[in-house]
Amino acid sequence: PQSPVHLAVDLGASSGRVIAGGMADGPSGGQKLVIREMHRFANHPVRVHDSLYWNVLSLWQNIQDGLTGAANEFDQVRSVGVDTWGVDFGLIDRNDQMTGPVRCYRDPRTNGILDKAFDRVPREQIFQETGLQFMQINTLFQLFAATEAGETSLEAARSFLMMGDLFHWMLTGEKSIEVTNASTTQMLDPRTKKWCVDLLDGFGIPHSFLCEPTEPGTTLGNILPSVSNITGLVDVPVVVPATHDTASAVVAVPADGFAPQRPDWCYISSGTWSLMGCELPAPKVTPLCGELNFTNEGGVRNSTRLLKNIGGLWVFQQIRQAMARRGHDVQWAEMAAQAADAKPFELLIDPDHGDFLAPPDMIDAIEAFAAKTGQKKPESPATLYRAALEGLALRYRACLAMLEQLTDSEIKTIHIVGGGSQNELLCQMTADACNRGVVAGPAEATAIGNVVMQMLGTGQLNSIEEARVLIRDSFAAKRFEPSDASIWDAPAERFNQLAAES
Ligand code: ADP
Ligand code: LRH
Repeated sequence: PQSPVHLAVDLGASSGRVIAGGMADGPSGGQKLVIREMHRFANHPVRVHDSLYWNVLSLWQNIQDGLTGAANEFDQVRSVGVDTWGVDFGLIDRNDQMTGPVRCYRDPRTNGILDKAFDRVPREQIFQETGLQFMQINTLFQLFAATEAGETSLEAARSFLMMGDLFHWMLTGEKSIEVTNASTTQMLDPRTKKWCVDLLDGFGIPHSFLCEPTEPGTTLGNILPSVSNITGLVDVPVVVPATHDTASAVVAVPADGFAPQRPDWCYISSGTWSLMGCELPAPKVTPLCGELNFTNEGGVRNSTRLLKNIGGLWVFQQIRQAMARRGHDVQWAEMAAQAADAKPFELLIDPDHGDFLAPPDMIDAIEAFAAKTGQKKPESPATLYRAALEGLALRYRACLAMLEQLTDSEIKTIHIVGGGSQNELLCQMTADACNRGVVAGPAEATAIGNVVMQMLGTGQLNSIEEARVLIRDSFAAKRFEPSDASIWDAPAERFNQLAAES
């Protein structure tokens, strides 16, 4: 890109990156949006005894390294913004210090918490107030567990910040809570965007440390002199993007229009998690939505992301790690190639099964699952790779039917964005299993969505529709047409039964 650029810090649950985005002359005239990766780094939870934490200081170090690289490269940086995964948070005490390390949402302290929570406040009431899919990882349940355990960090807390807000605070000294990530907490009313304080009282969770949510596009303040000294970036404002990575990714879906009443497309934001859903003008907090366990997360410009959290490529990632532990270093492309050659439907696994949330070893967990569900022990790594991908495609198929029912619409196109859009086998499986056309890309949708929200905030762009036209013109997408859809029918039936039983 040509200066001035916007810097998107995009932190996913498997990796983080600092990306510079801005305009450049296209090859055949006209201006395009161009991104350039300044820094990429791994991100993994760190175990201490039984607990799981994020390495926040390492992330902060890497963010600063990325910003330093950008300061060296570009004459002018117009703004910076951070997006991250949802539900996790940091706490700040009365002396403006972090109260301790940040827990990872896979930390086991929330195991079994949902039943305990429903004894306190009925499930229906929680759904009615928050409109969110029930998952033990949600902030509400993390805070409930912390309250019940008498965690001292909670007692010392004066400010609560979601992950993006935490890094914005490190950058500027300003404390804020951005609304799209706040919407993942299960503590916010999706209609009014107000905190559900009565609900929090019901759980005995403190709430004086919550501030009013901020809209994406807001200018928070300039980066602090201490950060300028390290990075070389001077007088650069933080312009808050949609700090929830999924919300940023949805902004960058190269579709037509914005938040239609009756959508004919849906998205899958494909990374560690798969977030599959529609962008709608308003929340749907209906009994059917509760029954199907969908979520009404907040999108930009007051839109709603009606979606389902699906266990995503986490299983695939963790199989890779388990292979490495066994002395085999396999790359994504190799795993996909072996999966393509493996026999279809040898093993069915449900990516959302609790056994796969945080097992010490994913291959052991899958073998145990196969035994438990009366399936054959997987004979080769290729069977494992294929099962992880087929399990996702089968979940997408079920989810698509639910989405059409919920939105009373016919979905013609599935947009897959995020790192997983580079897995062509998974894209083709999705097209086949769902019997719909798939448009794959951009792979860096989250960072691109982060950049365009900063461009909207600083007046370089005027609307989401305009941003999407620009994105479509600037980044190539790949189409996958369905073929052999019917071979998925019988496995889908077996899969749905297995998911219901386990
Ligand atoms: P997150 O933001 O959750 O960390 P990403 O959007 O970065 O996730 O996606 C990471 C996933 O994308 C990886 O787990 C991997 O399965 C997939 N992926 C990344 N690069 C490739 C590639 N070159 N080919 C196929 N799959 C890839
Ligand atoms: C995806 C994501 C998802 C959350 C999960 C914790 O990265 O933000 O939307 O539910 O992480």
